Amino acid sequence: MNEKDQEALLGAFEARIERGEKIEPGDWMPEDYRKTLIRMIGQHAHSEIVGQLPEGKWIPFAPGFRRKLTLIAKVQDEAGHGQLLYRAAETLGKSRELMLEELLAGKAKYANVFNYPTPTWADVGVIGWLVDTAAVINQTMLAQTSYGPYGRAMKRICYEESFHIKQGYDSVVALVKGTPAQRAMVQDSINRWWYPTLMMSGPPDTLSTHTNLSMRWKIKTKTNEQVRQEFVDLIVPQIRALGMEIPDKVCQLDRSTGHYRYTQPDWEELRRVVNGDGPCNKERLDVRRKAHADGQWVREALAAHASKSQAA
Ligand code: FAQ
Repeated sequence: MNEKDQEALLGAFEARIERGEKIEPGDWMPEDYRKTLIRMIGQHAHSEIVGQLPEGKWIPFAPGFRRKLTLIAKVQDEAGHGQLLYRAAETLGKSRELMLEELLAGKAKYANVFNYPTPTWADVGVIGWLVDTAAVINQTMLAQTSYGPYGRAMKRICYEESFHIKQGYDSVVALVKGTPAQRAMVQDSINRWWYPTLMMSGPPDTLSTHTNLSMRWKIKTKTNEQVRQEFVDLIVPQIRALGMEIPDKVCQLDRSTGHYRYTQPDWEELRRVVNGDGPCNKERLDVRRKAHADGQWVREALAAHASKSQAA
């Protein structure tokens, strides 16, 4: 195809985006649009899959039958989200097998938060409350994305993630109403999760490499900083309403802007953690590799069944 035809296709594509139309798998799209979406959706899928582990480790120790059932359901939901997202990425031409291979080889990124430890039961509630709130704010924005399959997957996922916030909040409220030791456990957990959760929305706009292009093609409709500010504005009053503190003295409402001020996280820490050097990266990937190896016989059985059905 010559340069003029390429330009005409790009112009028509951008006009569709401008009109708010959704791009579907068979449609023409610029290579960078395809690559950006494969990268983002793939990383998102990995995040859901690895994201099962920090909370999943608490399933055997959940206090009581009701909490255990709810936690099992939440962790299973995250597995389902991962499957839905791998499927959405596959519509862009990259196979699930290749994405998983990259994850297990330590070559793929996934959300920074899942590389931190969960030493107490309060962490399960705080992840559901804080981390899922940050995820839902971002994903509600992504439900408006210009790529049809991703946006539709987001709608379903946000619905379930909103329920996860409720389970996390309910668990935190039970602890906050409990003994001084239980309240202290919640405060300690908030202190540890505050900055990693702020980092979830991505680096500030000055350090973000992909935001400009993603905004131009409405892959993202808000910048990382806009998303983070929405999270801070929503969560700070909730934390304080429970009598808990934000581990940041700067975090006060700025009446002139109507937004809460906050101290920026350590962006060098984000860089290290997402590139493999966080407190639990090795442990998380080891668990995933073992799960993948343990599931080999299932994949083989399915492949044998598929080839038998084809032959019949
Ligand atoms: N963690 O130029 P930008 C969940 C990477 S799901 C890891 O700003 P972009 C459910 C970024 O990929 C949570 N990596 O990039 C759940 C890029 O790397 P690359 C996951 C990060 O794409 C809850 C580089 O840094 N959600 O929580 C992070 O425009 C509870 C430069 O960054 C999604 O994945 C980070 N925090 O914006 C499950 C949503 N931040 O590829 C269990 C979809 C940045 O150049 C329990 N993704 N990076 O090597 C997004 O919205 C975006 O990709 C951002 C980053 C906002 C993460």
